[in-house]
Amino acid sequence: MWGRGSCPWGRMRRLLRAGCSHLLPWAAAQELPVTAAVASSGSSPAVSMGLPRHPARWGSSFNVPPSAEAVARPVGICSMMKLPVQASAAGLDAAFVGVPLDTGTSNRPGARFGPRQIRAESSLLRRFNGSTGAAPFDSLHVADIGDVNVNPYNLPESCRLIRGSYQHIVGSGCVPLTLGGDHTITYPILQAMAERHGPVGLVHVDAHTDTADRALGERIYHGTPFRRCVEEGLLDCGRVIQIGIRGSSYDPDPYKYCREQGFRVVPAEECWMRSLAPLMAEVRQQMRDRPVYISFDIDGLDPAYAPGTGTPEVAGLTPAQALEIIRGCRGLNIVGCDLVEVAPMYDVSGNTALLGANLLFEMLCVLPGVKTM
Ligand SMILES: [Mn+2]
Repeated sequence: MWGRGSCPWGRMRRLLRAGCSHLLPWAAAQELPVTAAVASSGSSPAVSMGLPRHPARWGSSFNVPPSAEAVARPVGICSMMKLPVQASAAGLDAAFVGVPLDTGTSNRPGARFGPRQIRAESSLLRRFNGSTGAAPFDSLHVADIGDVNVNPYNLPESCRLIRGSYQHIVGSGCVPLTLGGDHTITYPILQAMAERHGPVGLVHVDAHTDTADRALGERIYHGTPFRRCVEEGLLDCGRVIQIGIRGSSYDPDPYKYCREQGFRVVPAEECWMRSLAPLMAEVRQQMRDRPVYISFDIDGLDPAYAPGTGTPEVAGLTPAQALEIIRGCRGLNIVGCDLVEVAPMYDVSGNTALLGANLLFEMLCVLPGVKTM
């Protein structure tokens, strides 16, 4: 550690340029080494000594993920992008929220651990999107508002709990970015969305249409959310697109139901070895300026890239195509997003959750009101 008189001013100047100016006078006043000051007064979930002493603003009037130049990546409580954790969505423009539920899965369980692993991998994410120029943390008030306290022993009750939580979130004018959880959760989320916005358009990336009617007599599981949404009038069916659909089927005409509702189904075969930018230009026309929800099932991606999921199907989308889809949603009236079905234990590399974290960041970057540099 540094004694007085050997304080590393070059590093302090770098911190100043990194937007940490409010920390340094405090550090000087406390006669503490910069490292200790940062560790004990930085971004609230990044503190190592308990309660935050300063808001996580880093020279901004917004919440900002701490720079790894100032706070080591493994330091801090594990929130999404190490953002501050808030108890509610009050005052936020957008919020990350976890829904750790997987009792709706039909094959491999484990998506209940998705939110935690996505948060863990998200510590690598940084403040700006250098590819698109998006500066979400200079545009919106964002925080992590924790998880919905779901009941894994009771799926219908969990849906009621999720709906209630999202009624509060959207009721405060906040756009939720959800860390799933299996795809069942999108059904109660869309109930809350439609209460606020009316029937919404849907950009749905998935290997499966998730429009089954029932299994073993049950109407609620991760294969049925969008049929339930249609039945309840939650979707503006002429503005629904499903991308990446594939896999074997029990039905010789597996997309019949979707087509009958007016959905546009884009099978994975139509995406292979192509840019999806032209498709997204059509999607922007289709969605117009009306409310749109993005529901991204990680199994839309090829299991070579995202093996950590419960119902993998071969020959799926690439990560670059996933970015084209999400970046192609820029300009739409996006009212909410989710990233579901990350089941981390089937991927020892962590890549599936890392992809999930990046896709959620990309979704944040295309929300209405996000400025570009
Ligand atoms: Mn799905």
